[in-house]
Amino acid sequence: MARILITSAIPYINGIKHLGNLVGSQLPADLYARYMRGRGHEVMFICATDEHGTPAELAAAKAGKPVAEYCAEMWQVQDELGKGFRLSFDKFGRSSSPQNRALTQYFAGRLAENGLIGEVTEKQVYSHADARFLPDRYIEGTCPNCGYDKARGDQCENCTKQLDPTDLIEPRSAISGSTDLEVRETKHLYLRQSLLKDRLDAWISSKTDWPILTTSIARKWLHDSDGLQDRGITRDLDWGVPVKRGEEPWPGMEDKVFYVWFDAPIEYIAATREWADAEALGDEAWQRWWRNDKGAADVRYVQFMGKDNVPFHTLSFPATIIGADDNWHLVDYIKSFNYLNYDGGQFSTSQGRGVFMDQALEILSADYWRWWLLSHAPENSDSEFTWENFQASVNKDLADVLGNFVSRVTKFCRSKFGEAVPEDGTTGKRETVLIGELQRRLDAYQAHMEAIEIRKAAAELRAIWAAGNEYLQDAAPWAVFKQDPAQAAAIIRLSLNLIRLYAVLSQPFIPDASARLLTALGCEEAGWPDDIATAVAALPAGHGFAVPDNLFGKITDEARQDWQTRFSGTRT
Ligand code: B3M
Ligand code: ZN
Repeated sequence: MARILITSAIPYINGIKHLGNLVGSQLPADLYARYMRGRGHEVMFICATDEHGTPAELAAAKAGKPVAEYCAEMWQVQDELGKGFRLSFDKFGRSSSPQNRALTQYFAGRLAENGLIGEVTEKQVYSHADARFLPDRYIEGTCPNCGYDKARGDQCENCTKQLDPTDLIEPRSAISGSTDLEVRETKHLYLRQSLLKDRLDAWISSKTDWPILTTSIARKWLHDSDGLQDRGITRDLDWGVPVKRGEEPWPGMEDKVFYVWFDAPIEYIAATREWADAEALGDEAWQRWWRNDKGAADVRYVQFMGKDNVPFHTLSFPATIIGADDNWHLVDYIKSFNYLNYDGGQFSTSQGRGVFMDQALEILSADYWRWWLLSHAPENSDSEFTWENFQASVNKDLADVLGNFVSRVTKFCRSKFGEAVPEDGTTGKRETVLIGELQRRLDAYQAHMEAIEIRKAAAELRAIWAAGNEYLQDAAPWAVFKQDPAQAAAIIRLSLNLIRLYAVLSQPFIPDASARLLTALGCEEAGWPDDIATAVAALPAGHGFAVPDNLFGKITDEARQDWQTRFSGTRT
């Protein structure tokens, strides 16, 4: 039994995530966690909300709520939606937790002790009306290059020119509109990542089995133009982890907080600690997942994220971990994803374009979405959600192949032999061939799951379902029954066992359907098969079952068109 630590990138608190976000981190991480648990490994699966930063503050202001209250409410919403999609986190934490505050301050202190924090004085725009420093993108004004009057302090959207806030003509606060702005000096802490460049480079180079998407992004940031830049890790905001050096005050940093991207990955550790604290388990319980001197040396740590998050996880967070030089366990494997597009364009949170997690669950339950999203995961390139493709895949794979198999086998058995596994007859060559094929496919399925090749794993699972259907079609127990009921009984006995096998193997993808099948078959405790020959003899003659309700409904053209229209605009 291995120990596997799995983290999903932690979603920002402001707003409900769309299906593109879901398939880029939380959902594939859940697939892997479920599979590894299914194989009997010890798994710790962590996610959380990412609650700091200006977007959270502004979203709270827009909602007319204190930011802490807003975050608490939105955490609840995201937690519920995660449960709706059957995301099986061991802990869904919060980056605003006291545990994350303490750990973030601890890491900053360690980095400072190790000479990896620099102090830099910068000029920054202060807004009197808002009583705060403004991040670059919250300053608007007229572009000196093209005259566009809504250019942002970091870039002009119209002509794409990169800007400094001081370049803007008639600058104003994007928050209040006030022009009462002043350039002030302010001191910030920088993480001196450049000092760790060689170690990071050597570490990335040693990861020869990582997805190209992950290593190519890391390499680009390590080697492009000026190489690895030092990063500012503090901000002039109220909301965030207060800057401290361990437990000590940090002179000159009293009114500042850590930058959200500094504390967010530390929340992976902190959420594990939140879990241990909630269960009153003590420090060893979380440290054995994270500290090599406390038992984590044999943990395999796997991260899941969208490609835009890769630089932070291949460089900045490892710089924190390596720089702390205190036995923290570095990530062992990073699975990253391209983007899922929506119907000829992009999913967009800011524009409300696409299908969002709450809306998805209003129209169909989790398994439909899980199956489509995972079997079309944007692994090797961007992929696209279209309603036609969704309808076709769901109807074919889930309803025609898996659902139909279950329905035909259980109903036929009930009508001819009753609701128990029939006893008579023996199997022959056809069954031997089937078992051989299923064994090869099971081996391939497992190999793809181990390698986190999600589309390939889905294709293999689909083929495993289809093999049962083809077998049933060929063996035709309904015809055989007339001449040789014992032979038909043997076919059905095997087929009922296939349903049990399918329920077990499908659990990582479609956990609800899987649970319903196992309940119907009266075998909730079914474990992962050692081999197919044994697995298809697991349900003995006489074992009772119930015909399950229709497993998957088909998506009609009408419903599809209806949803297509409903989700064609933007969400307000
Ligand atoms: N919240 C960005 C995102 O949701 C960011 C990830 C943090 S992972 C530590 O895509
Ligand atoms: Zn411009």
